[in-house]
Amino acid sequence: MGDGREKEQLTTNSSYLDEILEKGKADGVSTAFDRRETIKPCPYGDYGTCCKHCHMGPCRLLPKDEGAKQSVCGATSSTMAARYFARQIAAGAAAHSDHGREIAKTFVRMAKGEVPNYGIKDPGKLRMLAGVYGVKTEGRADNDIALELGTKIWAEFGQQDGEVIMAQRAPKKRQQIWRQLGVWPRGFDIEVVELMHRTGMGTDQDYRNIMLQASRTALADGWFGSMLATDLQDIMFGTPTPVRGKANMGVLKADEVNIVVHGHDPLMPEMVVVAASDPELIAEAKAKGAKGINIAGLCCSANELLMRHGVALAGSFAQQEVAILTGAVDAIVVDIQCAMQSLPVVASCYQTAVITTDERQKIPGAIHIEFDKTRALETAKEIVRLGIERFPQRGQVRIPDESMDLVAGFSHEYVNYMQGGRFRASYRPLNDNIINGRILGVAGVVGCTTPTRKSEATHLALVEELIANNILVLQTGCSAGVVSKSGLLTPEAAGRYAGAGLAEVCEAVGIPPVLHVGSCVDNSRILIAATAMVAEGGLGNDISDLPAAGVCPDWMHEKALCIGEYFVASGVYTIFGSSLPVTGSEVFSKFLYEEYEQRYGGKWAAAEEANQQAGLVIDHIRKKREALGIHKAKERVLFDMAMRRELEKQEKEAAAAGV
Ligand code: NFS
Repeated sequence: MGDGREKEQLTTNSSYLDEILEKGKADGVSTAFDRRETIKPCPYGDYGTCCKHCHMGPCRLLPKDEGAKQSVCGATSSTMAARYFARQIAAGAAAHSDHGREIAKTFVRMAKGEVPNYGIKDPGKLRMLAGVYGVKTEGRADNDIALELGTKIWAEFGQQDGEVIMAQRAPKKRQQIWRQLGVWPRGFDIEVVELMHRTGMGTDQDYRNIMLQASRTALADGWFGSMLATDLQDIMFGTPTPVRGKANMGVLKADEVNIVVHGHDPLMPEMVVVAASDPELIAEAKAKGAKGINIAGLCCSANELLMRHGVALAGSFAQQEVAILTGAVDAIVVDIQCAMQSLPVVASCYQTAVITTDERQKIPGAIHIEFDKTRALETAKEIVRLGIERFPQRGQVRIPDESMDLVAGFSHEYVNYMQGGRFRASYRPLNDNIINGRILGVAGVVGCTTPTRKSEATHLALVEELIANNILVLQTGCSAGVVSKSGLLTPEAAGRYAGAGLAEVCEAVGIPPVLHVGSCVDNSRILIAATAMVAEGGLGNDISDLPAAGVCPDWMHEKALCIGEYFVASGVYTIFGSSLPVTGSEVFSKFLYEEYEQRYGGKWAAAEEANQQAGLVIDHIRKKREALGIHKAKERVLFDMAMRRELEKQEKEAAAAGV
């Protein structure tokens, strides 16, 4: 590994972190970076063999206890680990799909005309999805179609029996596997409820059986809740196409009111963007001494706005407090998920207003402005006004210099379009370039950042290694946020950092070697892209046949485990950074890391270091290429950067020698 990269030049450009954290300390503020030093994690978090599901315990088993000891009720280590793992999947699915539920609800209300600030921006996608759900489109108005489609989707949340329709988009062979195993989701809510029931004391005690329901729950998220969130958001706010943007803390502006949106569901942030360009509000900001209103994002809200509008990405999960420490954030407005409870405490040392907007997520010390969708723009203006009012109260400001250009917006629809234009849109060129070996394979790299020095470095080092080895990388979530700060999300990066084959393809199409495909619910875009590659032909009949893998280099949220499980149950070999919380049971670990492959064609893996993760991806992709019989072509066409450099060196030496 390691061909053709200029390692020393690639960084996430976060060297300001120590200085800003020092500033925070001087201001009397502690952050997650400090708290992480003082909190000693309980080892059972990793073991997964601590059970608190009844009041006879908590029962705790060490790894060495497996086979020798059981809990009070007789549960074995493998049962305990499976229950714990499954419940985290249930919680992760609930989070993403409750986001999807709000989107579906608003979509129906939009169709009924009850939320006037929302409308249909992509009627083409509306008609595509209507086709999936068997909703007639001919001669019908958009709103009429949307109402029938939204109502059908809405009903599937509570559906008790049958099969959710959305999952019919998976490859036929995958559908058969799900039917045979009985893991095709019936609805959404029932799967979470049943999983919670089955993992309680005295119910399901067979780890293999528990995990079938865990898969069904995760699939209900990946192929329903998250997928509908992505699709309905695209219909309402536009399907992303490439857009230029900027990332890193330097996107905050010293002379403008900075409003930072943070969370997941784009219903509120979309309106904040509209409100920020309102001439009346801009005039109010100017009256307070600011030059304008700057919107920036954190976490998945950032990804949503970046993908559709090119709004700047200030940082990922681990940077939320750091943003406030700059002293330049006038309001930080959150909706749901991934907001630290410390935000109002940190903000109390600065002028920053912390605003919660969703009844499901209140934070003590924050200002709550309920986001009323019937008067969405008006509520968004109220939020922006609060930021404007705080601007004159700023103290010392320290905005790091760093910001990086990037190109985002690679929806499945655009990837399809870019490979052949409107009339010949297809995945054929991608498949061909994989078959001829220019591209070795594809990797989805997703996941969170955590408040450690290593977190960002791991995401970046992995992606760097993959593209150097001619693996096209698709990114979502905070992982995309981190890597975007390095410059790898620019078309120019292809020539500098990608292997020769991948660089050639990227240069021909004009794309970066790392494609930003969106937020974490947009992992569904990766599922659809994988399905499109299967449908295009030449790379097998199922997702599990593709020379492709998934990696979550670092993670912290239960949502990540749910994503991992639906990737695996969709046939993807999926590697998680650090460890999975199953180390207390070798039996259960072996089940996920080995036996799962017979069940799904995909399986779990865990590896701490970026080079280990990359090695696993490359080995897996090579194995799949061999199975497809396309491994020989690679040797013929691959002409990587190291070889290219060697050639250049030889040419220079020859020239110098006057040859
Ligand atoms: Ni995903 Fe997005 Fe980020 Fe992790 Fe949190 S914001 S939903 S959970 S931390 S990637």
